[in-house]
Amino acid sequence: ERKAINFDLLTSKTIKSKRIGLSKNDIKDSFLENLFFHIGRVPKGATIMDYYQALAYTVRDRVFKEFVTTVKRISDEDLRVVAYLSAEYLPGPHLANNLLSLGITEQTAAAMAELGIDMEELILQEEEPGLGNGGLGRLASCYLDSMATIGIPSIAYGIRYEFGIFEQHIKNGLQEEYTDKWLQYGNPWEVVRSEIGYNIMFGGSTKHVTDSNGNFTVNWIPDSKLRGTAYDTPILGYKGYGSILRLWRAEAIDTFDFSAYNKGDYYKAVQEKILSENITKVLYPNDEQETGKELRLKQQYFFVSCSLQDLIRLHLLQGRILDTLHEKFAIQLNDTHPAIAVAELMRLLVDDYQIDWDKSWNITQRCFGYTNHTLLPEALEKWSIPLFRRVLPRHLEIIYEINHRFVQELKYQHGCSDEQLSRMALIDHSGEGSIRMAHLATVGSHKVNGVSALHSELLKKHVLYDFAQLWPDKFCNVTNGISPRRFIALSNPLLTGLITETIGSGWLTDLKELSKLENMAEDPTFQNKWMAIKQTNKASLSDHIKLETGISVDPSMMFDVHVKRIHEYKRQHLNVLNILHLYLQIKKGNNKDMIPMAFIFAGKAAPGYFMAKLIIKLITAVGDLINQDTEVNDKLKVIFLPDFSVKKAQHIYPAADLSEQISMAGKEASGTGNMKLSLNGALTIGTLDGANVEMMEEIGMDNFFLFGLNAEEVQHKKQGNYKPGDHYVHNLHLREVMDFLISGALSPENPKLFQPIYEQLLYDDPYMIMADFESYLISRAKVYEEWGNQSNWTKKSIINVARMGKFSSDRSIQDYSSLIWKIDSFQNRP
Ligand code: GL4
Repeated sequence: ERKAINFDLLTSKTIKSKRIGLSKNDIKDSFLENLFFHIGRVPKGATIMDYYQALAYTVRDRVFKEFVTTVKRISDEDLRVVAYLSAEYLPGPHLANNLLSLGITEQTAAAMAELGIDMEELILQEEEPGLGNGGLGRLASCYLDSMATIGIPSIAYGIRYEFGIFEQHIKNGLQEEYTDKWLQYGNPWEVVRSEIGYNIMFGGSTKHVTDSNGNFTVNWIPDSKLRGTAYDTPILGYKGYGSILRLWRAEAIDTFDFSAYNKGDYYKAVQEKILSENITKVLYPNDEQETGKELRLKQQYFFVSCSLQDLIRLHLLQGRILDTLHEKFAIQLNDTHPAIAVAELMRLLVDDYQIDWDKSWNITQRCFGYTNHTLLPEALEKWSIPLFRRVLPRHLEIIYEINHRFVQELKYQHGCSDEQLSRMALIDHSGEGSIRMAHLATVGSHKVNGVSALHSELLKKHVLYDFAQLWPDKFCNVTNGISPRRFIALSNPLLTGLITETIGSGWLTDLKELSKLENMAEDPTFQNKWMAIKQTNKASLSDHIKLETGISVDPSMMFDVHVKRIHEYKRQHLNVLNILHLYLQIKKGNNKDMIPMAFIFAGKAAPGYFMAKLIIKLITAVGDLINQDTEVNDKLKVIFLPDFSVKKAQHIYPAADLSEQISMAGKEASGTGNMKLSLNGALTIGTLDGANVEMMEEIGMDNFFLFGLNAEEVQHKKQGNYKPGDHYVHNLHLREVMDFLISGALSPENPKLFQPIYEQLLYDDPYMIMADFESYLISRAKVYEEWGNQSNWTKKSIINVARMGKFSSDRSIQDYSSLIWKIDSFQNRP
């Protein structure tokens, strides 16, 4: 029996000023204390990294105070909690964000200044955790920020990859991948919870046994076991509540296999440890592309099992019984990466806790919600049955059982045809057979959502058509959103200052308040301030570009920004075709009223994705040609900024004039970069794809440059006999750029270099670049016209920002809470 410590001690006088006080002097004292006693340095010997770490610990203490206060409240009031399961997170650097959330940026900078330290320099020391590929991982982090801000009791689970997304270097215009080193100087933001760990089993076989009382049980006899240990990063909402990011790291259960050691085979003894730790070594660097690798399946199962075992422990700790698990937790599956959770929860309930199947299934379905993030066929996860059997033999049996019961229900309760059955089954029998993870997630959840209005409709119309027919009420939409704290308050302090000075600071937690800016859109004084800020942000990015690439960009050029993963469906090459068109026009002397433009690209390509890597080479080759040519380089610049990350993104978005959102309609589930750029005052040129549709609805046709086929027209064209070559024949401009592509001018050392792009566009064109080219050019002509009137452009820029209220991740989280989780925020509680 332990006596509980009085929680009020946390706010006692000594602790308060020493560890959690927010005044300049408190912060200074804590910083020095951390520097001496935590880092073990005297100021003379301290490096800039030591200073950064001492400050990080200083801030972390204060974040922890909020976190433990929230946890206490959840526990005291026995609140319902969201468990967010995601294989990816991209939190971005923590320090500046936590300072903002605590509201102590100014006094901390002052405290550091008194010590002769430039806080900005410390902020730059931080290596961000690149634990995701792109939009999906960043969305998870925005949601965590919003849950903590609004006060939705939450815990986010994931994988502590030792190596996150690779570092991208550009050499001779080509992408090269280097290992990420985010942990090389340690990670002051996390706390290892060595006592919170779970055993995870793999492989082997199962034994079905009936005991003397006639009770039936299944034993899984694995052939390997390892342990997952929790690493916690506290997350603080903006002037709000605490949450936690709990990441699992794989470790060997026993550090040494002593029998091998005793025989003198030391290396064999260590081998098991190494193999176990491999599971969380590295993030798979593919966005929207399945690999089918055994290690990937193990990663998914590993983190899901750790997380579910943890939820069960937390639930039982509250003195509850498992029958009520779904009352305590809403578990959200971020895409199918954690979908194995459906089978794992069934295994835990049925095998480990001996709850009968029907009751377990009821609990399972009521716990889970599933968010689909892609319609791309190649990204819909499937696991081959032989592989699955090898890794998770017991789960295969459970999935067969779920499938069997589901098929029976379809047949006998719903009278489904054999064709429907084979379309809907969890098992695809073609070839060696495979498990359709999206079907498992859909059947095992009580709600399924897409991430934009269009995407949710297409999901019901195509990928999950039969399921939507069967259970129309199961399907809903939650349009993505972004954190206004990170993507404007932190990244664009000047614009944030102007907005707050004009309409007050309420907009940071209620983004709809931005609409108050509409009144100012035509005010010349306000417009001038707005333009001046954009100019400053552009000059700053221009300095950064010079530093990173050696290329000078005049900040008075229009900054045309295309930053996101490199993928054919996102059509960076459509943008390039236009750049070549402009180049050829200048070369012909048709450049009298041409607007000087800087085209800025950034984004990583999956290391094994040939076409995406070739597109990077194409961008850099076009850049090499243009940036050095004095006949064109005062009118055009083409920049590829290497190693796109959250940190880089924060620098780029505030400097953009034009945002390229030009995916083929029907392919981009939502997009979130579109929202980040618009919130920073860029105008969008885009297709009717993903959340662009809703953005245009909000912003208005007049303030948005629309072009291209819509999703229905794309579908229709694909079903007809689309001939991309016809566009080549009929459009002179297109013909010129296509011919130029293979003329050798872009790659004298290898004239055939871009032939694969040329041929694909001309003969196949799966992403309808040829079909949309003309419309793109027409829309761009409007861009140039509008840019010609700077006051008018600025007005539109202000209107764009004023109408972005809907796209706050706070709104998305409110939608999840009311439609799916049925959880009240702290704010709405008495
Ligand atoms: C993605 C979508 O491609 C992207 O449109 C969406 O915004 C994001 C978050 O919902 O999810 N799906 C996958 S897979 N990666 C993504 O970025």
